[in-house]
Amino acid sequence: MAGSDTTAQASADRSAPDTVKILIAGGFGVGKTTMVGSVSEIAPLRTEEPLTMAGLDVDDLDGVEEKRATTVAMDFGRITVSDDLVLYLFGTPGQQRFWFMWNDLALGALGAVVLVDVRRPKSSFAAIDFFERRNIPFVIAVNGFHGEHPYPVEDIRESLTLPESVPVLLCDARERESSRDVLIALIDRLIAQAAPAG
Ligand SMILES: Nc1nc2c(ncn2[C@@H]2O[C@H](COP(=O)(O)OP(=O)(O)OP(=O)(O)O)[C@@H](O)[C@H]2O)c(=O)[nH]1
Ligand SMILES: [Mg+2]
Repeated sequence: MAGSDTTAQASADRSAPDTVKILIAGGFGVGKTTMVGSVSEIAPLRTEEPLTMAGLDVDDLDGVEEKRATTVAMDFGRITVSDDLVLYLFGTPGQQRFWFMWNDLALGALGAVVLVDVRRPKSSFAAIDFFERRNIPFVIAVNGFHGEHPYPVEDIRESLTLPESVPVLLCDARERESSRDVLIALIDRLIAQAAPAG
């Protein structure tokens, strides 16, 4: 019957959106939990524990002296980008002693945001290396603490020895729109890489 064919076609068109796993990574205290929290449309899952005196020798708190807690497993959030695309966001732990979890968190991830604290770019070197080695596409999001961006993008690209192919964006991880723009840039990169050359 023609009517039911049309109905079947309509429900096929209304198929479930694609879901994509994205990592929000970077060094200790660069703003990963903040970014997942600012952009997520659901109350984010957090696994934070208080920083204690025991970590004073190993955790570099320069620039984040106010920091009181650290992620010990992961952050989780979700954002609907369009009718047919939903991103699942996984924030990684930043302390070096929890990096063994990054391999598990990276399973099935299509791409990553590497957050960089504009005052301590080197703290995100290891994260850049992690994704380069695994051929997981990423964008760099430079989090301007206190909303300031004293260095042009090209200087940051140079100091992190990044090729032109890696997008470098300035952001404020506390702002939903800014964090969303970073994710859109990552999606654009993923689509560009998936498109056939030529
Ligand atoms: N002023 C300012 N503070 C920020 C910004 N982003 C994050 N913070 C603060 O910096 C501290 C660290 O942010 P987090 O989001 O916990 O950083 P993280 O990368 O998840 O930290 P770890 O999980 O410990 O690696 C928190 O106290 C945040 O409130 C920012 O853009 N500006
Ligand atoms: Mg965190």
